[in-house]
Amino acid sequence: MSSPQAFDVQAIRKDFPILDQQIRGRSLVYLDSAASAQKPRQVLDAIRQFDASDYSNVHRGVHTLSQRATEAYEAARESARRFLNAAKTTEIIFTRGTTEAINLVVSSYGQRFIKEGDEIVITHMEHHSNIVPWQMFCERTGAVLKVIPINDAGELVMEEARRLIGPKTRMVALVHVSNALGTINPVEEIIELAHAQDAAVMLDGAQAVPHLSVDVQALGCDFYAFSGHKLFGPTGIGVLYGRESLLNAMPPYQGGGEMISSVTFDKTVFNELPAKFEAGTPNITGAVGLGAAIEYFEGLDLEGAAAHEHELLVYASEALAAIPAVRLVGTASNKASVVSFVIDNIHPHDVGTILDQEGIAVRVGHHCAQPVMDRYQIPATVRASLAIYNTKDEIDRLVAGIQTVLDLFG
Ligand code: 7TS
Repeated sequence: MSSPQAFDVQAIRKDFPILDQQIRGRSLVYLDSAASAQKPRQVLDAIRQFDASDYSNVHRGVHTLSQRATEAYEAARESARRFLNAAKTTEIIFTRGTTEAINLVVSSYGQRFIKEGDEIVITHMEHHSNIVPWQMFCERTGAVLKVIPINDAGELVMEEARRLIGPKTRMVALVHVSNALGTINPVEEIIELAHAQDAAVMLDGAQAVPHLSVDVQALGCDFYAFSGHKLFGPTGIGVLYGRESLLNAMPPYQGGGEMISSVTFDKTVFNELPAKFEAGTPNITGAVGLGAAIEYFEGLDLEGAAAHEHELLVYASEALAAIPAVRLVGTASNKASVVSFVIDNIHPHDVGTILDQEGIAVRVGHHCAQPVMDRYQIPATVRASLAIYNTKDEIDRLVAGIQTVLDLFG
């Protein structure tokens, strides 16, 4: 790995070819990286190079391409291990993304360790992918779902967390950084509360990994999930980190090829980790692309990147808060790069459509977090999400775009 370059946003922007284009006659302002971040040339090249030269199925062949593909796939696993500072590559399971990683834990950890009457604690700011699988599980088994509330700023009410995490709690599953509010949760404290009750902790890191440095051993969490496409990598690939002792004790999530060591009609013996949880042909090219994205990320000046993003967040929050008709949704004291807001008497979908006319990409809607919208009694928000490649000029364009919206709606 080359040593990190001092952070230079204009140099970073040159790595992302998609940013250099006109949308409706204006230069593109991409403020939707929390949905999917864009891919740098280094990732695009790695994908193309792998598919053009080394692609084949993995783990099964004696021929050279199969060996090269297997090496590339397993090298990506090692990159993911290093990225999360997991102790072993056997603790890194490739999945389709965060959603599948969570479903794997719900289904497999749930089957082995959670029964009727046991409690699962989540929070009011979860993405639907960390609500619905648990609800389905509770319906099937009679386990009980408890929800830690949030305050007006969009922070967890910690007295309630202390009350809700108790002797019946078997699992605490929560988002590390909220996609709708930007809140960075005090996960260390939650992990301590859960472990004091012998409950496991799963962190949804989908929005955390592009902004915070994550060390699963230092955190002490039992499971950690993230998606490649929010980390400048491809869609259809993600990672579940799991503590080895738990993964070994859990039943397979899906059956099929690769996850077995022997099969007869009388008995199947399952494979070792991580293959036990990777039934079928995996997203080989996706894993290679994710590995390249991780290497790209590790090559950045991460302190400089974090400082840049923080500066943008403060700049955008202050500029938007200064517009009288705008109300920010999510004002936690500890936040990552998401600015959600509503404008008096103008539906977020209208705001998003008019901003698109100005070449500005934001997300509007409930952001797969309807309980958060209910908490603030709003149907939707406009969300500008920031990444390493955004600039203050782009925030100025957003503010000017909002002024256009206000003028149009008189
Ligand atoms: N958890 C969080 C916190 C998320 O933000 C998302 C996706 C997911 C889980 C699901 O990830 P997936 O890769 O499996 O789909 N969030 C968003 C978003 O905020 N806008 O579009 C997708």
